[in-house]
Amino acid sequence: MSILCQTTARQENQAAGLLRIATLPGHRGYGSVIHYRGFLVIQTVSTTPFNDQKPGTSGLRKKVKIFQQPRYAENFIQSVFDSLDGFAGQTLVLGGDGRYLNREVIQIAMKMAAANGFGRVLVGQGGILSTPAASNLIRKAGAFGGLVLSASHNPGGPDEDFGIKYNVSNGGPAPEKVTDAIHARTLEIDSYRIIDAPDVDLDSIGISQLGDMTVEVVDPVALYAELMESLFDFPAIKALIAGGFTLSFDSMSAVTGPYATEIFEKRLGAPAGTVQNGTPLPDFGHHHPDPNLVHAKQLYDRMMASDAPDFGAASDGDGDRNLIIGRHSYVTPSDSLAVLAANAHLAPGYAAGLKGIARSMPTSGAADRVAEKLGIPLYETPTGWKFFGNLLDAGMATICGEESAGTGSDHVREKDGIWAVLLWLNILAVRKQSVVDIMAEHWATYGRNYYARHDYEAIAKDKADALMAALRDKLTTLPGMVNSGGTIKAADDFAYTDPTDQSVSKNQGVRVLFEDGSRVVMRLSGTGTEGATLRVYIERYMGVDGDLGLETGDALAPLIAAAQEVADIAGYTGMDKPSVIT
Ligand code: VG1
Ligand code: CO
Repeated sequence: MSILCQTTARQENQAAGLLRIATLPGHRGYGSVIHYRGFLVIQTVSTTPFNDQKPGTSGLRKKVKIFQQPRYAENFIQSVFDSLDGFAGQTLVLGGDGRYLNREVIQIAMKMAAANGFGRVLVGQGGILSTPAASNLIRKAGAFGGLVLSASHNPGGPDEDFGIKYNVSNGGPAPEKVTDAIHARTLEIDSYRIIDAPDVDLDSIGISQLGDMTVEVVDPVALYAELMESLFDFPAIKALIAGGFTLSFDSMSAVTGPYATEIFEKRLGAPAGTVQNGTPLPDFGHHHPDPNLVHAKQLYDRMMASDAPDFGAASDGDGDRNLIIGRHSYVTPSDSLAVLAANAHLAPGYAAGLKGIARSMPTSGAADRVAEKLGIPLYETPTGWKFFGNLLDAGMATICGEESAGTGSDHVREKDGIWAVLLWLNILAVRKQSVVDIMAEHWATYGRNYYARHDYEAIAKDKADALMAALRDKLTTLPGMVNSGGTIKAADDFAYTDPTDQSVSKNQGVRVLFEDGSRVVMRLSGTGTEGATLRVYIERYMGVDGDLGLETGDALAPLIAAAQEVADIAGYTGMDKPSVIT
């Protein structure tokens, strides 16, 4: 149906038997849009492609100003719909992290979903759904898929970032073959469909009608909190807290505020004030909602103070990441994954044990040692949660994680910040030890993977590309070379073959592997919106007989020097040190 003006719209709709304008009560005449439930005009609007709509590691992320261009969001959403088959009459889940532009794009997406033939939209109240809650809702509702509006850990506000990600029916991010199809479509699109209708009231829970499509505004928290309660021993955690165990959770003025308040304060009885920065703000209070030691400094300082709580945690913009800090003890995300995997059986939802563990390639090998000890497989995937979906669906892995503070399990198909915190709390409630002691025991059992990520942000894109190209060019010459890191054993550009469908993903990051098991990995970020970000991942393994109490910076110093020698980072970037170390 191609409808470019009201009259044509009316005629075409009449022809299709969809609309009987003349017979509608209260009809306001030709040329005006008809706003009757079930009788809304579907417009087909001409458009031209934008050439910058390639989804990155996790959906399309751009500056708000770019998304505010006329037809920009519409083009991308229509390209998503055009790349899918068989959704007529089906359910679409919609929600976002509440950042600037969230509400506007939700209204557009609902009207486009109605015009494209979805039967029902489930949208979080206020347009809010954390990424893991959206994943859960897609699964529980048997939805066809969902649009998650977020730029995750990127800042929000009129001059900051926005994003749109499509998730498939298993609740997880669309796999590469779908994102590739979406991208191809964005380059050819010539029209999008939307109905002309008043905005839906997003703030009241309830059901309304948008054309032939039903809109259900749902409580964004309830179903998710129920899922958490089904996985973890809430009475044990409640007893731990009642016994004087103290915790602090920083929502960073982002989406997890309502979730954390309901779960930690209401259901688990932690005192009011346990959740800090608990009101989601469109600009995250001008903060960068990335739960790392730089941006969650407030929490870090609290956890290092003499009167620190026993346990501290934070989450990111859309609620899928977690930062874990014990009293005076920061836990690297890679170590956290290993500890959670080693102890998961202590929580009721995982009492039967794990089927396997999956980690992204740059994540440290700490989890590998746990998998080995448990006698279960370990999968190494490219960066980004979309690669875990197939393994989880196939029952090959139960727990997954990334060095970037993402951990999750087969309970949904996204990483899940609050889930990770609850699993930690469940473990602490059972083991009755401090985080420091748990870490010390873990390293004494498995050895320690000293680990850090160095980010060089906002580099000119051509410089970053040149650095990676030069590195790739010399891969074959590196083995056998000796530098500050020792002797290089192997070097390659990581490629992954999905064991479930044999799909291949190439160029996923350069690995330089040393003879003693240490490694340096380099890749360019796929989530940034300004220039390029080089990520350098540095890892050194120390066996149980080695020194397990070194400062991370000291332990990694030779490898940091080696990274510079191999890639001439300072030469290409003009930066003599990284902008962020995590
Ligand atoms: C980063 C992280 C990656 C994570 C991705 C999305 O990607 O490194 O591990 O999956 O962000 O996380 P990149 O391409 O910038 O390195 V989130 O919480 O921003 O959805
Ligand atoms: Co996130």
